[in-house]
Amino acid sequence: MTPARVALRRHLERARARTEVLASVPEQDLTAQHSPLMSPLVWDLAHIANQEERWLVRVAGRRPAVRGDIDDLYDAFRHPRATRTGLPLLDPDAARRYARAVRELTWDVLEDSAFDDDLTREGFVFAMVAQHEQQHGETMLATHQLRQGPPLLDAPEAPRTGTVRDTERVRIPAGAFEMGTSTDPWALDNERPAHVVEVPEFELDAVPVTNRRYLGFVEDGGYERPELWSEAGWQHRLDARLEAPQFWSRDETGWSRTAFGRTMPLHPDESVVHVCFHEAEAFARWAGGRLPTEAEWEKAARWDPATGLSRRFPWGDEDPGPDHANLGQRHLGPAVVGAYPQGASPLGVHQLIGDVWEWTSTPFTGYPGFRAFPYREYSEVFFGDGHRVLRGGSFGTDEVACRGTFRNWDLPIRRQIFSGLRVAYGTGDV
Ligand code: AVJ
Ligand code: FE
Repeated sequence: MTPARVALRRHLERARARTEVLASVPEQDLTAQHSPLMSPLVWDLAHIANQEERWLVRVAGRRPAVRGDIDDLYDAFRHPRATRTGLPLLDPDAARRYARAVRELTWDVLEDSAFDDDLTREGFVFAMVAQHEQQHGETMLATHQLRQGPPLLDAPEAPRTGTVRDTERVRIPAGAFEMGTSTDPWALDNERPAHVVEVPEFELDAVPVTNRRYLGFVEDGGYERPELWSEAGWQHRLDARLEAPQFWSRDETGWSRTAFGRTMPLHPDESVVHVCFHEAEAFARWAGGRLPTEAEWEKAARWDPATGLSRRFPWGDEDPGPDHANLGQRHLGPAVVGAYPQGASPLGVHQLIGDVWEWTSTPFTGYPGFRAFPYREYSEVFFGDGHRVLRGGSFGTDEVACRGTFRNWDLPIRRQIFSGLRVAYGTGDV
């Protein structure tokens, strides 16, 4: 096998190993509706296999369907998440058998593919399917976070020593940089094409906002001061009765947070996680700043002042290692800030990759020259529909689905995702 095929095989295997960990739960935990926001885990399992069957077995491999009869059940656009337990889904054993049968065919297709058309060039569609499985891995992890009951997942604690104070800021000089990519072979459609963007000078927090800073906002009445919130944000704050990040609680001894069935005292130096866009925006205003635009975030993450070029990652072009970033579900939460000095950008911004997704102020749309590929439902149908862009990946994001150009998006009220923020300062005027 060629090196590209070996790498693709490893990514697909790592995705499957993780899916199996996330699905290694009692049968009733696989089929239950843990939250109206999430699918039952067994739906994700068969949906992962169905997406792989569609793109690798049928389209790239031009092979007959494994299951031509269940596409509708696993079409995310046909059935809202809250209704999926009511569908005649494959049971857990059948879903696992289906996934294994598809994967066997995938290996044949990977061997045979000439990598010679738009879809398979440099292994794109195989990487797309690995990214898809890992994105559902992160979604399944969020389902675990919403599940009630004793812990089912385990991992070593994230690093506990940091080198950066949470009030430090970095100045990003004014000037143009190249945003997005036309050359990264596994970049998805919404990351393309590369284009030059002019960014005025601004300052950015050197690290994500910590629990310590966020608690300052809570205790300063941040949730009682409408002037800090947008109109839509304040309305949501009232309707949803927001008072603190999701999964925080307080008693006589102070604040705690619950993660994956374990309650622990709030660690002041960890990145805050489980805030929605509206909370992030209000915090930023309270802190004397604003959310960064998506272009500002990407310039801080990728622009190298020495060369004027944009890197794949803040630390350079090489793939993430364990010293660069808190990725890949190696830990079940964010590290303390400043724990990954080797992952810093040339200008000294830390932890842009990993730990928590970071809200930006930018609505999700296509870049100039955007072309939907290979299907409109990945990105295009979400453009301009009130979704905001998040950047950088979380502790639950796999490296195959994370890079300096990667774009995530969600509705401004969502916070079951592993979302935090950092604050930008300066007018942002061009
Ligand atoms: C890019 C995370 C918003 O989960 O809705 C999974 C990824 N797309 N299956 C999502 C995705 C199709 C997507 N996000
Ligand atoms: Fe999907």
